[in-house]
Parts: sequence; C-alpha cells; structure tokens
Amino acid sequence: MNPPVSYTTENIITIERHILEEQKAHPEATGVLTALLYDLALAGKYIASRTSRAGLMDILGATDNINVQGEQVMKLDELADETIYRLNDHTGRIAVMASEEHADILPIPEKYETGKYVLLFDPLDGSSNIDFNAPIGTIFAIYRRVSSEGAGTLADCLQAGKEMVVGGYILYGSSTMLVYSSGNGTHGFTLDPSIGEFLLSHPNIRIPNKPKYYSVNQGYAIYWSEGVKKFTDYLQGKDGTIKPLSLRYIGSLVADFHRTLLSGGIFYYPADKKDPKRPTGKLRLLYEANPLSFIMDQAGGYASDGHQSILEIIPEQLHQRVPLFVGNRELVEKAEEFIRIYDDKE
Ligand code: P6P
Repeated sequence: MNPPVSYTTENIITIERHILEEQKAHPEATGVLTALLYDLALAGKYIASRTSRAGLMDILGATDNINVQGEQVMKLDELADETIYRLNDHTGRIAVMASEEHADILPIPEKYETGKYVLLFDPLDGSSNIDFNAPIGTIFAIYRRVSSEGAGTLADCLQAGKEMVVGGYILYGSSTMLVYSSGNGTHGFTLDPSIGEFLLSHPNIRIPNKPKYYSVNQGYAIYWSEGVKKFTDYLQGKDGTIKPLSLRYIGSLVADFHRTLLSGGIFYYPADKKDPKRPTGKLRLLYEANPLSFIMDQAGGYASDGHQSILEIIPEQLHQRVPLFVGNRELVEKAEEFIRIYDDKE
C-alpha cells in the first residue's frame, strides 16, 4: 500500500540527492536535467506557499481572462503559470515550453540561451477546486528537443509520451508531494515545510495488485458509450464477476490519480457526448494524460485511451484532448475489452 518511510537523520534523502543518484544511471547526463528538476521543485515550493495562504490573501477567485480551453483563469492559475515559466526561461536548459494556459508554444526570450530540453506543463490543474480547499496540482513532462538548435519548435512539443525523459506532478493537498519518474521507477517526496525541502517519503511506488477504488464522474453516465456503461457496471459488481469497488471522485485530476496510484484501482475520464466540441472528453494529452501515464507505467500500471496505450499516441495538436483510463493494467485492459465488444462494432 506504499506506506511513507519513517525518517532518521541517517536516511534523509532530499530530492536533489535522489536526482543526483538517478543521474548516475545516465552516464551521458550532464547535470542539466538535475538542475531542471530542482527548479521545478523550487516552483512547487513557491506555489505551495501561495496556495496554502490563498484564503488569507487577495489571490483567490477568478481573473478576467479566459484561457485557450475556454475556461476562466483563476488568479492562482496565473501565479503558477508565471512562476514555472520565469524560473525556467533564463537557465539555458530549455529550448521551448508549452502551458495549458497558453494557446501557442512559449519561446525562450531571445536574450537567453536555449537548451536541450522541452518542458510541457499544466501549472495548476483542478484550480476550480481552490475555493473549496480541495487538493490541486501541477503536472509536467520533460522531453529532449528534436530540433537541432536555436529556438525550440512545435515539433519539439508534439512528441509521443514514450519519448518522455521525466514525468511528474506536485500535489498541493494535506501535505505537498512531488512524484516523478525519470524512467527508473516512480518516486514520491513530501515537502517538510519546516526546512523547505522535499524529502523522499515514497521510494519505488508500485500500484497495489489488488484494486481498491474506481474514480469517474458518474454524473455524466448518460453521455457515455455503451462499452463505458457496461465497464462501469462491471466495476460495480453488477454482472457478478468481481466484488464491487468503492467509488472515489474529487474532480481534481492529480488528487484522483495520486489516490489510484497509491491504493490501486482505476481513474477514467472517458469520451462523452456531453459537449460536441469535446468528443474525446476533457483531459489533454500532452501535459495531463502523458505525464501521468508515464508515471503509472513506471509504477507497474497502464494507461489507455480505450483502444491503445496513451504513450504510443503521436500528438497532432498542442491542446488535443484524449479519453483516459489509467490504473491497474487488468482493469484498464478490461475497459478496452468492453469498448471493443460494445462500441467498436457500431
Ligand atoms: P469534471 C479540473 O477542471 C479537471 O481538468 C481535472 O482536474 C479533473 O479530473 C476534471 O477536470 C474534472 O472534470 O467534468 O468531472 O468536473
């Protein structure tokens, strides 16, 4: 069940030490990726400090802006977006960035050097939950650039998830956690606010073999395909195949995913007929589904769009949406089976 490790001074492992040790597994590593990850941890600390005080400062609520997704931008969204961009635009480590909050790619200002990495991020996912003090999160994906030099390009951003170098998220909840994988397992760090350090609390996370929860917004069941409806009936034990799973749904992707990763089960946001403009559902491929799928894959789970591995999808647009089924492999493959039987014949 992935219990946190207990701490003594002998085994304090900061995220910096962990990344440095990870780096030894990559002889070609030059320390740039280590520094980039450390900058993201710093951004997480800063955003955590602001979200924990949000109720006391004039930083709750919405701005007058509508983002590329057509969603009202919350003040904390803007703060998180600006923080991540500003902490990374001048370091010479990055060729180009892309954010959920911006329609186009984010170039590195001409006065700064560009580097070999690409950073895609959702600065503050689930921000509509801020006013209810529900957990929210930052999600990020790091790739090597495919363009040769100079300013990074859209093609640098449109890489399949299986090419990812690092996938990670920061969860601002009852405690602040950073969970990441650089392709050598999935590891969780908990922020100790008294010293301002992320300390290794969940080494080598593995999704438990025994699923515990299923997580989906059942309010939209009338919009689902027949296959998704039948799959949900299966999870509820209606066909007598399995004991019913409990339902947990917070409506904040990082929190719902994190619980699935640590407790076992499945999270899904299927394609639905609720909004003709969003036939493939709500979640975005590049900076939500891909990094979370990479993390789950490294923890022994699996992620699919209902037909294929998320990590195999070749992106065509920066903000393209994708149905997402992620968790225990047996459950995700069961979802694919129901979709194959009931939907693909349509
Ligand atoms: P719904 C939050 O707005 C978000 O993008 C994800 O964090 C979350 O999983 C999903 O939307 C919730 O969407 O339609 O269930 O409210």
